[in-house]
Amino acid sequence: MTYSVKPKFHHPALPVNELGFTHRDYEGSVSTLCAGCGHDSISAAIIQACFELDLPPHRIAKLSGIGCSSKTPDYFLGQSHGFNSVHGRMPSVLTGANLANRDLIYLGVSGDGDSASIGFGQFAHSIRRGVNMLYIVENNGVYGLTKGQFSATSDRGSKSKYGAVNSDSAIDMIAMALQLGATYVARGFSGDKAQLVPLIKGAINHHGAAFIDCISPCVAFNNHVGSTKSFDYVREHNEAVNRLDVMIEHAPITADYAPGTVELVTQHDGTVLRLRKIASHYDPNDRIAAMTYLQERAAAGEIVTGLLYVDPQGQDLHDYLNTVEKPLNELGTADLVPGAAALETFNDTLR
Ligand SMILES: Cc1ncc(C[n+]2csc(CCOP(=O)(O)OP(=O)(O)O)c2C)c(N)n1
Ligand code: SF4
Ligand SMILES: [Mg+2]
Repeated sequence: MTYSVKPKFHHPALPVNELGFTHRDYEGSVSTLCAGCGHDSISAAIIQACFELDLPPHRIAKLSGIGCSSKTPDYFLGQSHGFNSVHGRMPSVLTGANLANRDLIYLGVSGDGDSASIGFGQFAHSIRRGVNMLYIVENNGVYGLTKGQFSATSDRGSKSKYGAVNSDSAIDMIAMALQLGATYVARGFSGDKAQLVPLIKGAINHHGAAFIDCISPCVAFNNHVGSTKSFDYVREHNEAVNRLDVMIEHAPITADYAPGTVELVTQHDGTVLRLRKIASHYDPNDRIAAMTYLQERAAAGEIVTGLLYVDPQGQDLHDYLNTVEKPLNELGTADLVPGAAALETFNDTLR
């Protein structure tokens, strides 16, 4: 047995959500990751986001590749659909599942090794196709599972635990996601759950390809002085451009904000993203400006976090392909084999 099941009992006064579920109903088995691993904090944030959104667990499908990060779906949403694929192949499996059943909420969980090396092409094509999903990269700058080799997101000049200096330039997954056309792009930090939970909630409610790059320190192999993915380094260089609150219904703003410091973005499904600006000139609706800003701040050694870009009216792969509303896996023989007359009519359209 490679995992431990959590005991079922819980405090009788645990809060319940609108479905009558407690937090425990969104948990999975006991984590086998190293104590203090950033990935466990991301699992906790996913659990909280799904609990707060009142999501029925059976409506969620979580998919992953290979790595410590890709193991995490075992540790949350134990009552949801799950598929642990092979290294770097999560995006194509998720795309296929999404095409077959558009009614589920898709959560792709990956690592920087899984998505920025072997799965780079798969990552790119799932984003550019606009697959309706939340794609999270739990980014620690190393291959944690295989004992700490530099990954493709490791910064040039970053030092390994054993003193080697990384000479390759880093792939910035946010820059890639922006360039590839993701319609919701955010960066979080596993050490800041207050920021991360709303970013996940907003992404789940987004229609189209939502991408979160979550810096998630590896305490075993990349949390030392000289690493640019350590808890200390990220805390010191974290530059949040905004703070997000997700409102399921359009509630009046009660807090007192200075004019121009709050922006409301209504998404496709009616959820409202309330963005409190920290960097006053940062505009999360401007893809080109976001790309420039991120590169400027990265050159200055800063790690920009927050909701970096959103297109609230984004489209998804099903919109582009003009598929039927009914999930394809629910179509019956009558829909799939419409007969010779229907085939003839269709063929006429191609002549
Ligand atoms: C086809 C294939 N190549 C290589 C490996 C070895 N391998 C397992 S996990 C991994 C990298 C994991 O890194 P990352 O995705 O960053 O996850 P982390 O463990 O850091 O969370 C590698 C190279 C593999 N399992 N399969
Ligand atoms: S090796 Fe690193 S990434 Fe893997 S569980 Fe341990 S701390 Fe987390
Ligand atoms: Mg990694």
